[in-house]
Amino acid sequence: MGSEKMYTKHKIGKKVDPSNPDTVPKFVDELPIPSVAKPREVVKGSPYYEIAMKQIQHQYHSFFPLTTVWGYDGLQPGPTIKVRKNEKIYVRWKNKLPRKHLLPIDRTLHESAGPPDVRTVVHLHGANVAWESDGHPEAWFSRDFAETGSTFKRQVYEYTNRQMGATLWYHDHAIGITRLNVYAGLAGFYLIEDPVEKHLKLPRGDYDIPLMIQDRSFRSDGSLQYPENTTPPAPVNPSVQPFFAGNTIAVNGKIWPKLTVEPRKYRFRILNASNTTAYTLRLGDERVFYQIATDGGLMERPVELTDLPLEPAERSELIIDFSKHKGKKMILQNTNDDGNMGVIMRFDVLLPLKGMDSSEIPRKLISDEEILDEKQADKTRLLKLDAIEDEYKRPVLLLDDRMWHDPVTEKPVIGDTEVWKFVNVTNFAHPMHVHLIQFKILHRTPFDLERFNQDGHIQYTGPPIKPEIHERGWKDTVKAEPGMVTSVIMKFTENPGEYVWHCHILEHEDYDMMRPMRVVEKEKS
Ligand SMILES: [Cu+2]
Repeated sequence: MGSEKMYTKHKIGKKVDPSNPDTVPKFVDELPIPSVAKPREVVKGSPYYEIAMKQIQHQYHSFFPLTTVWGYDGLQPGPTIKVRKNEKIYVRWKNKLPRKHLLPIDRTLHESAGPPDVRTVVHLHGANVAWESDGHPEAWFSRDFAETGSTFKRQVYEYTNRQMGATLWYHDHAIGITRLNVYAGLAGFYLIEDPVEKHLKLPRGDYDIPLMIQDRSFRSDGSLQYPENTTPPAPVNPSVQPFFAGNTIAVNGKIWPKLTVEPRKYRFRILNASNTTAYTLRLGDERVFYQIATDGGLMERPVELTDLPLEPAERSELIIDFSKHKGKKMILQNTNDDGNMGVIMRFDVLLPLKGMDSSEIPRKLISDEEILDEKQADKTRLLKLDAIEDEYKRPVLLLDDRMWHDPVTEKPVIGDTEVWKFVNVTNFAHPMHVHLIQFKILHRTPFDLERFNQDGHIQYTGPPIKPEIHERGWKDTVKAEPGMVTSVIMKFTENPGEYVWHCHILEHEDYDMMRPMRVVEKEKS
């Protein structure tokens, strides 16, 4: 009874209603740092982890009642997996979730009527990985592997980590319900450390902090709120949404937290793990920060920024130097919104300096690398981002006019360099993600959308525009702008098998903006 009062009233006596963000005080909770997963044993010379998905009670805010969520190892976010480049690990992902789903399931979506409601599969986003360990959407498994999907191959996943050091993340990818499983809480960080980073003197240890940003909505009782139907309501209930917009922001599982920092440099690994919402990050008073990495790892050199857009699934690593801001409180803002959603968290520069800050913002991060040249591409694919209406007049988002279950059309050959051109004929941006691979953005070129809708001809209306300065590194997710042809280039080097490419707006991915991709060996002549 006493404790109930504690969370429903905060110190200025205003009643806190989790369903009304105006009543929720900001910067109450200290930012949690996700714990680091520990291997259970060594198997065949490599660390072996077991991580179980569980339903747990989570405290999103000190003044909220507890919220029922799903978490890897029962944590929100899941435990951070830390590995070294080229060092293999094994993970047995276990489903220990209850039989009943936390959130409303639309049974009209593909595969949502037959298999168990609670099915999971873990995708390591950004990883170069054999397909059997990639977390294919139909490789799902129910509790204790009692039932499994059509492409399920193994219980223990193998990650070789043959790629650059990078901030990756793992999350659920089960067919038809990815949006619900991720919103329920199934997401965590996976950090690949590259030994060459040691020479760079980047902020390390306690000064290297991952930030997972997610929008969330709650009911008054503190339970997670996810819409059951569209507005206006579709004739089927529950119904998939064309998008989801939460009304609060969680960072590492706390709503509008604060982080008390020392007056020195910090490295932040920032991930937008929201279903639909994109953010543009800015520090109070437009203070500058330095971006050092994109999705796939370090950039050639740091980029000085005041604003950083982040689409769903994109990662960006920043160095923020608090040394000149001793005693200040700096809000990390989202300039895409001017209300509650315009605030992400706060940095309070109130801790004394523990020791001299010997970290640096290096002038150069990685040496010049192989340049992927558009003229040398073995194959160029023109891929349309489009929408139709279903029998209930709901939008169905499509890739190249095909549904998920249509036969595979993208079959890259190992050894080939491919250019993919995303032709966005819808009126909003889609963050396009290709599994298995890191690519470079070539350019975005505006085209005449009206003409295209008449005769299907792409008439460019301007010159190609170079990627933004914060996008000029290795990427696995790219913002495909409306009315633009967004071109990316990538080289397929290993791992033949069954992968997918899709929009990372999870409401789109589930219906039906996801397609299979089959990577094939070169035919021997
Ligand atoms: Cu989309």
